[in-house]
Amino acid sequence: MFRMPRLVQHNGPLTQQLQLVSGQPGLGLAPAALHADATASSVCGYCSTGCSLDVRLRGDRAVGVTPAGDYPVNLGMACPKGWEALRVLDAADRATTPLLRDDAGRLRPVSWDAAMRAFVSRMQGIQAVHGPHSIAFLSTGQIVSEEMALLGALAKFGMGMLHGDGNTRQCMATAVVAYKQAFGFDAPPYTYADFEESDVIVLVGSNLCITHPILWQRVMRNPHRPEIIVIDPRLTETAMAATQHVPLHPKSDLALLYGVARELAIRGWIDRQFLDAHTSGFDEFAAFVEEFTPQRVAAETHLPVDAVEKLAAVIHAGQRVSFWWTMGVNQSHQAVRTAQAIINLALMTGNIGRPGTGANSITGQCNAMGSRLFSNTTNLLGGRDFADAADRRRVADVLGIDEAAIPRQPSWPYHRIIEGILRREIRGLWVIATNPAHSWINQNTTRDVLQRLEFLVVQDMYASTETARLADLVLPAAGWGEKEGTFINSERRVGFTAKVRRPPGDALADFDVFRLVADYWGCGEMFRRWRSPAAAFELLQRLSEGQPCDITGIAGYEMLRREGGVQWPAPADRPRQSRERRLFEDGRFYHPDGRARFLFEAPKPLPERTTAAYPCLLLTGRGSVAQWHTQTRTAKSAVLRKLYPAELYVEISPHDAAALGLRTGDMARVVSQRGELLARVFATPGVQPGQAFLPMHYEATNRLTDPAFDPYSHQPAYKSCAVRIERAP
Ligand SMILES: Nc1nc2c(c(=O)[nH]1)N[C@H]1C(S)=C(S)[C@@H](COP(=O)(O)OP(=O)(O)OC[C@H]3O[C@@H](n4cnc5c(=O)[nH]c(N)nc54)[C@H](O)[C@@H]3O)O[C@H]1N2
Ligand SMILES: Nc1nc2c(c(=O)[nH]1)N[C@H]1C(S)=C(S)[C@@H](COP(=O)(O)OP(=O)(O)OC[C@H]3O[C@@H](n4cnc5c(=O)[nH]c(N)nc54)[C@H](O)[C@@H]3O)O[C@H]1N2
Ligand code: SF4
Ligand SMILES: [Mo]
Repeated sequence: MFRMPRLVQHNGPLTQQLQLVSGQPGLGLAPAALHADATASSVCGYCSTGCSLDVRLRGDRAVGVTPAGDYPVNLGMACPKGWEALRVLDAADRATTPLLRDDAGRLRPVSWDAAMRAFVSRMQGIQAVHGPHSIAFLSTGQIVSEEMALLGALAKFGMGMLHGDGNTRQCMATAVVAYKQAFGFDAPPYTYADFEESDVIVLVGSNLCITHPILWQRVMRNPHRPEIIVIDPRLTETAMAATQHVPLHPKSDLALLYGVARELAIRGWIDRQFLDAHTSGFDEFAAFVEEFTPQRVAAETHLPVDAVEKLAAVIHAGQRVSFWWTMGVNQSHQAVRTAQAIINLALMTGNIGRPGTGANSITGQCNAMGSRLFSNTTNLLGGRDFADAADRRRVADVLGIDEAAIPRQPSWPYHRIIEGILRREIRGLWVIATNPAHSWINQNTTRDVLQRLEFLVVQDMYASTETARLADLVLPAAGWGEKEGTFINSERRVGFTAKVRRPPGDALADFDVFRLVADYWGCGEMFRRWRSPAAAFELLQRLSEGQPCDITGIAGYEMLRREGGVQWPAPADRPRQSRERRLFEDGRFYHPDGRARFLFEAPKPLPERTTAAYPCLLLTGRGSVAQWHTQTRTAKSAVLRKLYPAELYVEISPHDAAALGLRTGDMARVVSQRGELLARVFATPGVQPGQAFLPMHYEATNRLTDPAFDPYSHQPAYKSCAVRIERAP
């Protein structure tokens, strides 16, 4: 199967050959950089808000960052991570050359040629013995859409893989399934202006102030003195800033939301006209929620009996009510139905398709939305369906490939891939821009599982990540600012991210790594249309044609730069009316009958309940505005490091602290059935008695978490497990 790749037949150093791959002259900087003291606008590479940053260039050096003043998303603002975006790129642990594990078990620098030969011979060797599906990939919501799509196409159409999933499974899978089932397509309906236009804003399981601080700034610009309701077991930064905090018992959201629906239905606080014209299943839903009396809801949520009535009254009083949710919903054992319980409230009150309304999932990573449409994992490229012959034909046609190369089924989800490694069904794994040895649920088995692989390839900016340290081969990747392409933000805005500096050493843009792999694999010809990120963007546009996410109307990167990004849908045949757009203004949803569906199910008990031995419910999540996930990037900024505690800390209530004889600053042992860790105690009334909170940014946190999953989205339920806390010896 292996044949001599086209590239290495060229003369001259590899970097010169790679210019041919990327199609960019001289692997150089954007044209703007050629002029002294120019500025390049670039969408930030951390969160899904999608702020645009102006990068100041002196000669060919990027010297500073300021938030773009005229970009419709951030309006001149950025959070500390954005301000420090350049500073993390020069860290000493950047991967600057491929590293291959030698016979003595040490990672040694090798050339790209040696790295690619090892990659191909090991992966093809595994496939030759165990079949094409014995290798898989895990990718990310943090590379540009052009790269995601090339990876997905290469792995599945070129390399014969069937299984490949992304860290978006940990993050957005729930919203994807909830929307698809309810609306007929994965379509968050809002535009950020809705934050400013609502008179009631309901945030469920979202700590917007630290996780999407610029979106919180949009809330602060709202001139309607909005009622801001935060539904979260913890008194978070966001809950403190809200007008009402609803501190429900963890994972009792479903009962609460059904109780509110019942109250609205009983009082007739519904939009009958909208329900009749645009939805189906409301009457069944109304009958189903009848049993969620205020008494039952109070028992399950540990809230006062009048909580339901108060919430319903505020929602009814609002003219423009928007509902927003994030990981407090998506990461639970009944996540999809909880998200749909939120969607149901918006539908029954007619709060959708108008300014300031919506059932709005806020995304996490800078390009989680891109991965939902273009990663070729759960969906076929362009939000299409692997099982649909017409979709397969369309994709084959756009890419100029044989339709038979396209699998007819989607990938296994992430946890099934991990299980597949354990069962020896998967023996080779390619990990791109994610750090599962820190972020995946239940680390004790995860690391063990990763070590069982015959060949683990990690493609990352840093050679020091927990996962890279386990790798057999590390491929050094360029990061944000070192390559170009597009991200899609939370409000469906396609934005451009620019190349403003050279990657260090021999690190390459993921796009170029994928092209190189294709050539060495022997399938380079199949990807001839993917000449450059810009050419790939044109393919993505054609793949989106006729889909709800149609972006054929975008006139290239230049238009994205000029217009401050463009939200989908942006079809070529319909001229754009305005800079902001929301979905469902005509009340038509994407199901064939045009109607949105009510979906519901009885609440189930927690997968892991507290016991006498493990009496405390552990929640996990984001700890501060300055920390990003597994900290590979943000820990490299001296400024950001000043903004959060260096050591892992556990938040518990002052009541529990006193009962355990612990004070803030003491060392505690936190133990679950799966593992234990040491953490500094932080006693805070923000956490309820019987509960604890650990930030996810420290390596140890996921030693404790319980591998339970939503049955429809297969998203991990990171936000509850039973633990015991005790004084550390
Ligand atoms: N600074 C910073 N910002 C980030 C990130 C980061 O790492 N750092 N990551 C980005 C990404 S990828 C994501 S996905 C988002 C996540 O953004 P968020 O979802 O806002 O962040 P989390 O802290 O994970 O979870 C939100 C809240 O859910 C609450 N919660 C836990 N259990 C329940 C429950 O049963 N019911 C309810 N109603 N709430 C519950 C937690 O107490 C927590 O306050 O943030 C993005 N932004
Ligand atoms: N306990 C607990 N665990 C959680 C969560 C939780 O709330 N609680 N949240 C979950 C959620 S929502 C998420 S999104 C995940 C995030 O989990 P991960 O994806 O594992 O976390 P990151 O640290 O963002 O990892 C991204 C990796 O990509 C690398 N990288 C960045 N840019 C590039 C690039 O351009 N190219 C390449 N090749 N590499 C790049 C970074 O150096 C880093 O190693 O964590 C999940 N884990
Ligand atoms: S809010 Fe998000 S997109 Fe904006 S600067 Fe901060 S991390 Fe970047
Ligand atoms: Mo996420």
